[in-house]
This record gives sequence, structure tokens and C-alpha cells, in this order.
Amino acid sequence: MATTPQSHPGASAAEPLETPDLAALEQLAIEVARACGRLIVEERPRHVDVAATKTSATDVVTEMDRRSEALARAMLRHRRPDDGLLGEEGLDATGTTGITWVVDPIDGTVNYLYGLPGFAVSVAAVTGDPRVDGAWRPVAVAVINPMLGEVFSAHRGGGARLHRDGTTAALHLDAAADLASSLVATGFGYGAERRAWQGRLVAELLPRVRDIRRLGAAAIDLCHVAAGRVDAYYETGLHPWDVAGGWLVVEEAGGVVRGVGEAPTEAFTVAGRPEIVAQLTEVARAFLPADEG
Ligand code: LIP
Repeated sequence: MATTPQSHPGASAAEPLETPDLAALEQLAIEVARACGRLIVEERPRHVDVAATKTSATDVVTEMDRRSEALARAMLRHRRPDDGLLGEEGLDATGTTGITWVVDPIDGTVNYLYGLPGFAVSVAAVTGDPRVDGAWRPVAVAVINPMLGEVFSAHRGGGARLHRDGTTAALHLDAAADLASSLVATGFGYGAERRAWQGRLVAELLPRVRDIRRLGAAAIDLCHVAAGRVDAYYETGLHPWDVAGGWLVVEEAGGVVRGVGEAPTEAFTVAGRPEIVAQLTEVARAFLPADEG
């Protein structure tokens, strides 16, 4: 993501031209996430090949990433033809409605490549420009973990939900905990230099928290915060498609998702109860690039 002066998420974001039915957008996000989730599981080849690499030899793309994004594009174009689109695998189209769909067709691609269950499809309707840090915010989202049959969804002001086994449960973060008793999820980038200082940051945190979990998909990590499966999550180097879906699920469950400033940015994303987020940010600040720390 390009960086811009921090502002409150969505504060500088252009509002939709018409007032969308956010509950309807949430339902559409769920429908698209479920369809893409079915595709990547039911049509997963026995042996998944690497179709291409991006920022490094380990930053991989599979044909299923591309097929999932193509399916999301086709469904969203059919149902919301004038909205914008932004996806991890190259989808990028401006719209005229003030709503942009931000899609991660497979979040946790390395897990998918290795046959590990921790991968997701994230579909998020956002206002503002998701290509600019701090100038956008999600308004209706769905994140599916197709291997577990779990769908997390939310719309702004409408709460967050977990749909599983035909039932739907509201998500609410429970009372604050302290950092020392917190289970903290994180992740690491694909570049050796970034991984080196991410390793120094996690080494600094390790003696200060209950424990660390590295599950491999930001969207799932964020939804686990909302579901109380981890107490907090932080990461550096995330893109809008990694964050957009889980961001709103956490906020609508009563948590906060921030950067060093108000909005999550490529430089730093942290989520959880406000007290934990503040303590994690203070520790991370010393490890962040000077213009973010
Ligand atoms: C992944 C993120 C994860 C991060 C991985 C990777 P991808 O996204 O969801 O949090 O730790 O390195 O960036 O590349 O699987 O879509």
C-alpha cells in the first residue's frame, strides 16, 4: 500500500454516492466467499503447482488463487456492476458508486500450497480508496475458512457473526486482559531483510506474552481475535486484501484495529482489546521504520 498521512480510517474516505444496504452487501460478501471457498477446496488439484512468484521466491501464486479471484470478479460484476474492484492477483478496477470490493482469493496461500487447513477467502466492501493507507474502511465483509466450514461476517453498525454448521452466533470480545496473559498471533513477510527484524520484534515480545501463534493467514488471525481464540494479532507488511475482511469483524465484535496511528497500514497492523493494542504498539514502535515508529 502507498502511505499517506495517518487519518482516522474512512475519515478522508469518499462516502458512497448512494446509501448502500450494508446488510445486503454483507450477504453478497458471504455468497461470494462461499462460492470461492467451494472452488478452491473442491477443485484443488492433488498436487498444487506454483504458477508464479511475486516479491520473492517464497511469495507464491497458484492457479487456484487466480481462478478464485476470477470467480469473485465475475460474481461481483454481475451483482454490483458499477462498484470498484481490487484483488491480490491483479484485479483492479475503479467504480462509480463509492464502494470498492477488496478480495483476497486465497489468504494463506503457502498453507494452501502445502495442504495445511489455515487458509481463507476474504471479500470486503469498502468506502474510500483502499490503495491509499488511511483513506478507506470496510463496511461489509465475509471471511471463510472453507476447511473448517466457518464464515465470519459483519457490516458496519450491524455486529459481527460466526456462521457454522447451520447456526449463526454473534461475536463479542470479552473483558480486557493484560499483555502478559495474552495469546498473540502474528505473521512474517516474504523478504529476508523484513523477516530478520520481524524476528527481533517477536523475540522481544516472547517473554512478555502468554505465547505466540503463527497460523499463516491474516484474515483468519483477525477473525480469531474477534472470536476470542487469540487475544491480539499484529503484523507488518500486510496489504488491503489481507486486512479488509477481518478488520471489520474485529471492530464489530468490540475490538480495535489500528496501525501506529488510527488506521492499519502496510507498516503495522494490530488488533485486539484497546489496552492490549496500546501495549503491543509501544513494544513494536521501536522496531518499525522511522517514519512509522
Ligand atoms: C499471507 C498473510 C499472512 C502473512 C503471510 C502472507 P497471502 O498472505 O495473510 O498474515 O503472514 O506471510 O502474506 O500471501 O497468503 O495472501
